[in-house]
Amino acid sequence: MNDLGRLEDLPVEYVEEMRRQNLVPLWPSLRGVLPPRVPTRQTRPTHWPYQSIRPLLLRAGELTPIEKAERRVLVLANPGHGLDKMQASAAMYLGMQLLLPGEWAPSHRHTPNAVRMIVEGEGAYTTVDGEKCPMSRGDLILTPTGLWHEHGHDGSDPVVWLDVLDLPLMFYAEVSYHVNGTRQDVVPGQGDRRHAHGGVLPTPAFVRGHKDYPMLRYPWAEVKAALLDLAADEPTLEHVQITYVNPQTGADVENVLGFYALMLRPGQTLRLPARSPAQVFHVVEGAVRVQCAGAGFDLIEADTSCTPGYESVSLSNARPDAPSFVFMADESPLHRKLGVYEVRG
Ligand code: 1HN
Repeated sequence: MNDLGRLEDLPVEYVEEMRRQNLVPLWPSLRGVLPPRVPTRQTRPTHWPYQSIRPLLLRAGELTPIEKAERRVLVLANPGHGLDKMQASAAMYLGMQLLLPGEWAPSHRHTPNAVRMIVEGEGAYTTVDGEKCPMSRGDLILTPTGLWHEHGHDGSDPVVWLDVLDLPLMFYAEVSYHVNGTRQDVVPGQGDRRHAHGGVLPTPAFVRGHKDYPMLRYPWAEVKAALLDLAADEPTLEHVQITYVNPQTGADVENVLGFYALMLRPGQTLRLPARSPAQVFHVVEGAVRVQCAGAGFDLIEADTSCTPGYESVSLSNARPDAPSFVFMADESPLHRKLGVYEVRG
């Protein structure tokens, strides 16, 4: 049933009188906000090749000193949302951030949750909630809502990382703001060391200073080893994937977005069923063809792409003789909390 009355069917003076009273009729807009079966999605399948971002990002390093930028980032904007909205999807923001040797991105905290996936370079670190987290290619570092964070760089080459935030959702909900701070004192201890051993956890009753986020850094070496071991242990397993979780609770690491790493076996094609969340794919090692809703992208190392929800996605390892590894982000935790998470097969 799509034949609801249109706005043009109403007398002009009637519509004007309503508008003067801050009133609008629902029925001309009802199908727009509540379409049949499938939501309206602005998110388009999009590919951001790293090799074409990189020169522009390095140029930003010459044009804009860190003091003038605070965070020197080129935003990966989905054209379906309009570039100025700085959205990859409804809830996800993506940006490539550059920190040059000796630079300092000062301490602040904010309501949006962030993670960083390190793309290039050695010697930089993020201090999160007093914990110094070294950055190496493929590492995932969390800066969950409300935690102080600042970035420094003691190395000799540019460092680049991919920021993933739930900023669009927080902004839409009118809860997005930041607070500036001062340089943090680094406290000893590393959550990733305390939680590095499978099957055993520090006994919660004896842990001093309970933390909602006990682990802030997920080293790539550990994640890759977990994927390779899983693949070797389950030779017929199609979906060789891990979820980044809070080791104390087993829940997703953050409240809104979910993070995963996937291994594609040599030559493998994996079909991901249509699910409600939009997804982001970032190739950590290898080469992967991403196909979704009639679009197809060939991703090489450090490339990023996103796909809308309610569409199936196929991922093909372009390497016939070696596995490829993909970091993924999606909106599953949000959809589950909203009660709208769906798998459609
Ligand atoms: C932010 O705080 C960082 O701390 C990076 O590195 C990107 C994008 C929007 C809002 C805050 C950072 C950000 C951001």
